Amino acid sequence: MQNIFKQYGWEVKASSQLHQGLINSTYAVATLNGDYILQTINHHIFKDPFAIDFNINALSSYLTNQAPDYLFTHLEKTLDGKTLIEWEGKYFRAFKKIEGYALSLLENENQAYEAAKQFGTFTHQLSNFDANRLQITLPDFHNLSLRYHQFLDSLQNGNQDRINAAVTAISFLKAQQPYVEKYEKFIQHSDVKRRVTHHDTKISNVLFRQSNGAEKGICVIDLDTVMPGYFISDIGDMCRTCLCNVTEEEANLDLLQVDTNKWSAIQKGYLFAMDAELSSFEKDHFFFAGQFMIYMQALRFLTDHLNMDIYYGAQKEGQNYVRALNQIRLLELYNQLA
Ligand code: GN1
Ligand code: MG
Repeated sequence: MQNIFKQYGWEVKASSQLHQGLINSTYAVATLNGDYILQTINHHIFKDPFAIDFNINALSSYLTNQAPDYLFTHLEKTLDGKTLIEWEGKYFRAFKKIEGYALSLLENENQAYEAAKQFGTFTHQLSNFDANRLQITLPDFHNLSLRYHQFLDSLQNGNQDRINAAVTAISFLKAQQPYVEKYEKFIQHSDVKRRVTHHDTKISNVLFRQSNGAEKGICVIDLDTVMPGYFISDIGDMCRTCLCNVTEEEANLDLLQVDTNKWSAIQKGYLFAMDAELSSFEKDHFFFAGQFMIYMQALRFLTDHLNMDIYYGAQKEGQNYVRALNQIRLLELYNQLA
């Protein structure tokens, strides 16, 4: 790491790894000239780290000109002006640390409102930025039809013992296949727009701060999957991660509960920024957004479990199966809100 610190010209006082996210590795670095967040990009998943670098810099220069007060994770430059370092087969990039905290679980509706307002504001700030300028960092990332096919594929080529043990979950997910058709109809509709979309709007990707006794969302982080996309991705992942009282890691399914007030708060917070931009057809798909994302995440976790955890990895045996069962239960509870 010393080599990386040197390229940024940092005199480092302390550094430590932060355990957040399933994909990249993240470090907090305290230097004599300030605190930074340093990350290695997982290039087994993000095959083209330069595409991420391009996108964040494109948004960064647009916002610097058009909305200089908007709080954004601008990339830090090395001494020779690079924002992505390739070293020993790894890819590093850094941001100035923004004072604030992230949540892994919500405690109240206000946090859901604030998070949704931040994600809505992000897309809104970029509504005049041509989303097609962005490079595709993960092709077909939220393509539900493809995720469904990958799931069917894992039933053919995955681990047979795991398939046998998961029959109930498999038939449940197969029975929900109409979501795939609904998704196809949605994206093909002429009143549906592709906008600059975050694609990873889980609650831990918003920073919060206390301000005059109130808790305020201040900015969004983790921009690796910002690509052209549909608003159901962003609303959906908020539903997936904001409504439930436990995380996707919870194995005791009896503990899961969902909160309808938080659902309304998400809708209200997002519309604060996006009301004028969404078509009425899009607005009619708020509830579907949650079904779409929770279903897709259940498919992705189960597919990975059947494929021996090649995508997400697993710290314990069966971890992705636990996550899949958790998301299936969440989908059932979510549908009771309707
Ligand atoms: C991954 O690494 P992280 O936590 O930012 C995944 C998301 C999933 C999430 C589930 C690139 O995000 O799509 O929703 O795990 N990101 C990628 O926790 O696959
Ligand atoms: Mg992410």
